[in-house]
Amino acid sequence: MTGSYANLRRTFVAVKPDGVQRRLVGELVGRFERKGLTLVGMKLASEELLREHYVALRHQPFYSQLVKYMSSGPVVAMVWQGLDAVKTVRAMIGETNPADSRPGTIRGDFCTDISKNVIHGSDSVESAQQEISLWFRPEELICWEDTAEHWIYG
Ligand code: IDP
Repeated sequence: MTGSYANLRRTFVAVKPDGVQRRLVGELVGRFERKGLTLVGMKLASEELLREHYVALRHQPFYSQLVKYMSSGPVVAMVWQGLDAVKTVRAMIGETNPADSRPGTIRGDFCTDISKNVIHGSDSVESAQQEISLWFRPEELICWEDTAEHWIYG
């Protein structure tokens, strides 16, 4: 059973407003599904949580630009579960700057500008836990029987 793995993790992912506007939600969800990760929460969300979400960056020169960008439309907030899901999703997303992101990664394939980089993924297990509890109430996260798990896990 997947639940017996010590490194079974949950991570927070958000498709940013540019990703939603550019109709990339299906493509991005599809990548995580095809990887074998399990979707345990998903919703369209608006701007209220964004300042808190990015509070650690509040002294950065780009902070107000970042909040304006993230508030410019809905985001699709998600929680994905899987083996080392935090690390796996970050590898699939690529680097913060799309120019440093290899083809095949999300930012390597779908964007060019650091200020419009399509997607967010938690950068550590600790920040994943904080971000999941910021964006989702416990009852919004669904544990369901994954009938494909025998084909995904050893
Ligand atoms: P991450 O999203 O790859 O974890 P962070 O350093 O946490 O990167 O930055 C959060 C977000 O802030 C980035 O995804 C990007 O949208 C924005 N950002 C980071 N650096 C810059 C910058 O130099 N100019 C404009 N926006 C930036």
